[in-house]
Parts: sequence; structure tokens; C-alpha cells
Amino acid sequence: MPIHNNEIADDFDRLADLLEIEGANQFRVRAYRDAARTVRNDTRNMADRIEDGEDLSEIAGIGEDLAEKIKTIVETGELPLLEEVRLRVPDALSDLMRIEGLGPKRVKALYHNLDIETIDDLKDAAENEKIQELEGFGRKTEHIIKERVERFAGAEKRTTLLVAEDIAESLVEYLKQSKGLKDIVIAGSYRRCKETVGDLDILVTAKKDSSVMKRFVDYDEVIEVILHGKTRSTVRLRSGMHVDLRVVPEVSYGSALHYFTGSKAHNIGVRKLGMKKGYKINEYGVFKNDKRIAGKTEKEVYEKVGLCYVPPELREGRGEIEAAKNNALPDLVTLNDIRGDLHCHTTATDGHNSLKKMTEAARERGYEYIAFTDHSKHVTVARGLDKKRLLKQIDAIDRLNDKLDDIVVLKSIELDILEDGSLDLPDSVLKKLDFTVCSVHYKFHLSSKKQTERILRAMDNPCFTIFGHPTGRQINEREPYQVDIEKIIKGAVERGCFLEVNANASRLDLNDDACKLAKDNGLKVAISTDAHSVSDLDFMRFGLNQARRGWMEAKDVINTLPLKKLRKLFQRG
Ligand code: DGT
Ligand code: CA
Ligand code: CA
Ligand code: ZN
Repeated sequence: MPIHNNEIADDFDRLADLLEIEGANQFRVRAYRDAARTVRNDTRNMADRIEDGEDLSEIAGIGEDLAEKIKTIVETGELPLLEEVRLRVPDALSDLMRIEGLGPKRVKALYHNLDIETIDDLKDAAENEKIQELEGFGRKTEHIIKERVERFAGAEKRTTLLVAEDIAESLVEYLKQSKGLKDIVIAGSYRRCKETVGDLDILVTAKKDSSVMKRFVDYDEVIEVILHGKTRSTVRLRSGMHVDLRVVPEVSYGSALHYFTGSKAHNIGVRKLGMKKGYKINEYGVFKNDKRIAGKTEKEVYEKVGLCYVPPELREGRGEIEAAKNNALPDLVTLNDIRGDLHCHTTATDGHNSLKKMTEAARERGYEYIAFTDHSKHVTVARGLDKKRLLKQIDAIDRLNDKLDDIVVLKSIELDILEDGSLDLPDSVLKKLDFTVCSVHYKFHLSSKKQTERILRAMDNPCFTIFGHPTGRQINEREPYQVDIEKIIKGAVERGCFLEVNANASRLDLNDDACKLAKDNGLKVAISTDAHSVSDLDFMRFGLNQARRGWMEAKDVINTLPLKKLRKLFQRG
């Protein structure tokens, strides 16, 4: 069974933790952490890449040594260096690093002085007030640790859609080979394209003598069978993900799909409508006086209660039932509508592929335009563009455009919004660009009032076009900064600028709720990948998921426009 990207990433993360606790060189530790992130966020499976004969060292940020290590993990399931380090440093110490506020130094001190190896050890020690006696800890720190351990233990673990897809796709491929299988579909939050999923809900129809249930519990990624029945089983996979599998009769397929797709709030709404008509609706069908009158398809279920078909992304109980009743559902934006990508990086700053290669890749994806938004020089990256280098890039783009006739390269930059709300390059240079992306990359901890003012002030500059990753959150890693997003949305409408839906699978920023808020306020967005390499261009569909969940249509998204119209929008007042 192929090794998943997240497993390779976990190995590298663990290795980085243990090496850091051991006191290894910072650069070495950093290299493994970066590799973990690169692999985890790759839209393609490392195992597939190897099978296709690709050279992994050509992936941005993966050198020859790392490429070799990835290959070893894929082939043997193990990373020998990690095994070696594990002999010296207890593996569980790596878990302690997941507790906020515990760095390598503290973990080491806890281990050497109090024999704390596991989260449980840590909890016991905190409860027995052992930690406060340690040098450099104190009562307050002990209290904070105790609280964080409790939160950590109770924290709901949700998986990003990108990682969930990787896990789900190979399982579905495997199940498809079962004897007597007919339909197979993943329902639940996965089908609704939520940014993260709790567990996977797989639904199948199959012949009576089908082997699908047995095959499911026999899957070699299963580490625990929680429930094993004829029509329903639940397992836990190596990744920690729980999976439910349900076998339903064909006559109930549509009803079951509807029921298990959810959300619960949406289901309740539909059931209520059914009750008004005297129907009983459950996962087996729509019933009138115990006679099944619908259930084979989802469409049938909706029709019976007087609704048109509701796309899964809208099934959140946010007004979609009312809209479906009035035939007023949005015509959701699709990947086909997208004509270009407005936020991409190259080797000029922290991207991993050249201007030319990125443009070629955009053309392969059928785009009419691509914009390069390498970083300005302020705080973000060491090699950010100053005026001179930006002018050089503008020249290079002019020359490239001369040679191309089926795609246009747009000139842009990702500017830092400085603390006082100014932008970090003078307007005289910015005017030479087609548009700008402006982002907050530092001073995340301002009050909501100050942060909001800072951003609005930046938007006052007519050179400000698109506000990049507007809340700064990174899923499971960094909370959004404090900001009044509604004020920002309204401010953007007033000034004629736009907000970004950053499609990077671990950002998704704006998220679905904010997309809806933007739409309700008449603000258009740019769905952009923030690609740092060619394969990152494929993040586009993850941004689309959020926009669709936020009810957005093609007309709400500026990069669905042909270039001429887009250029007009870029001209502010
Ligand atoms: P998740 O797994 O936390 O990301 O979210 P879901 O939406 O996949 O929720 P899950 O796995 O608990 O259940 C799958 C679907 O089954 C859910 O979206 C709706 C349906 N469902 C579950 N429990 C109930 C219930 O008590 N009432 C109704 N009407 N539907 C339910
Ligand atoms: Ca689920
Ligand atoms: Ca479930
Ligand atoms: Zn960027």
C-alpha cells in the first residue's frame, strides 16, 4: 500500500523535533521541517511521482539527500536516520513539542530532571506541582502548561481537505476492486468540501455477496477495527483518521447519500419540509404512509419536498433551503471559469521555479494570464525585490511577453503593508505595474482596531489593488490575527479594491464564511494560489471550494474575467 505524503511529512517533522532536542544544527533542523511542509502540501503523491520516474530532487526545496530519504520511506516505510536518532532520544518527546510554549530546551529539561517522556508524564508532573520547582519554569509556567496539556488532550483533530483527499483516494481505489461493488462515494464534510474534515463517511451500493466490508476492515492501513457489521463498519487508519463505511440498497442510495452528506442543519431543514407534506424522510428513503415514494437519487429527494437540487457545498443551513424553494440558488463558480492566477512567486524571491517555467505551466493549465507577485524587500524574505530588481523583472516580463501570443504575463508585486499603513515601495515604481497584491506579513498582534485601521489606510493608496491572504491564518498552525473583516470588506468596496481568496491548501484565506460576507456586501474577490512552484498552481480548486461554499458565482470572482475587462477593474478611481 503506498505511503502517503502526510506520513513522510510526519517522519521529517519528528526527525526535526528529535534533532532539535538533541541540539543539532539549526539549519539542518530547518531543512527537515521545510521538507515536511513541502511534502505535506504537495498536490501529488510522492509514491506516484517515484513510480512515474520523476526526479524528486527537482521539487522545489528538496535536495538530493532529501529525495533519497523520501524514496527510502516510500520503498521501506522507514527512515533509517530517524530510527537511529530514536535510539538516543525518546520518540515521545516529539509529542511534547506540540504543546504550545514547550520548545526543545524546555522539553530537554523536563526529560533530564523529571524523567518526563510523554504527555501523560507531563500532565502528572504538572498536577503534582513538580514542574514549578525546576529552574526556569515557576508556578505560572506550570499552570500554563497544565492548561495547555488539557486543551491539547481534548482538542478535536481535524484534517485539511488536501491531506484527507490523499488518504481517501487510495482507500477508494482499493475498495473499487471489491467483488460485487456498484457505486462508491465519499459523503460527509468531505463531499461538502469543508476546509477540514473530522472523519470520512464512505457510502457504497453492492451486490449481496459483495466482499467490500471484509476488504474494508482488511485494508492494510487499518490499525483498529472499531465496528464491524454487515451494513456498517468503522475503522481507524494509520493516519489517525476514522472512516465509516456503509452499504446501502440501491433503492435508498439517493436518500442515504443525502443523509450522510449532511450537514445536520441542512438535513433537519429538508426533513421539516417533508413533514409539512406528510412525509417521513430518513436515510432509507422518502416515505408516505410507510410506502417509499423516493430515494434512488438525491434529486428525487429534493423534488419530493419541492426543492431544486442543492450542490453539496451549499448544504450548511445558511439559507440554501429558502433559496432552493425560490429557485434562487447561486450558479456557483467552477474551475472552468478561471482564466488566470493573480498571485505567484518565482526564483526572483522565494519561489522555486523561474518566470518562464511558471508561465509555461500556467499556459498548460489553459490560462489566459498569469501575474507574478514576488515579494517586496521589507520584512518578508531576505531576497525581496527593491526598486532596481523590480525594474529588472518588469523588463524580463516585457521580453517574455514579446515571445508569447497565447498567454499574457502581468506585472505585479506582493507588497508588505507596513505598520503605519504605508506600502514599502514608492508609487512612482508601483505605477509601472499592472496591479499589486498587498499583505500583512508582520505585526500580527495589534489590536483589532489598530490592525483594521492599518489595512484601511493602506487601501487608501490608489496603487493598492488586492489584499492578500486577508486574515493571515494557517490551518492548524496559526490563528488569524485580530481584524474587523466586515469593515475591511466594506472599505474595499468603497475604494474599488479587492480581497484575495488565497487557495493554498493550508491557508484558504478568505474562508467560506468570509466569502459569503464579501458576496453579501457586493465585493469581488480574486482566487489566487500564491504558488511558490509549478505544482502549487493546482491549489486553485481548493480556493474554489471556499468560494463555492461562500455562494460565489463567476461574476463575483475577478480572475474569471477576460484580460481587457480585468485591466479596467484594476484602474482605480
Ligand atoms: P465532520 O466529520 O466532523 O467533518 O462532519 P460531517 O458533516 O461529515 O459529520 P459526521 O461525520 O458526524 O456525519 C456525517 C453526516 O451524517 C452529517 O453531515 C449529517 C449526517 N448526520 C449525522 N448525525 C446526524 C443526526 O443526528 N441527524 C441528522 N439529521 N443527520 C446526521
Ligand atoms: Ca464526516
Ligand atoms: Ca462520520
Ligand atoms: Zn505570496
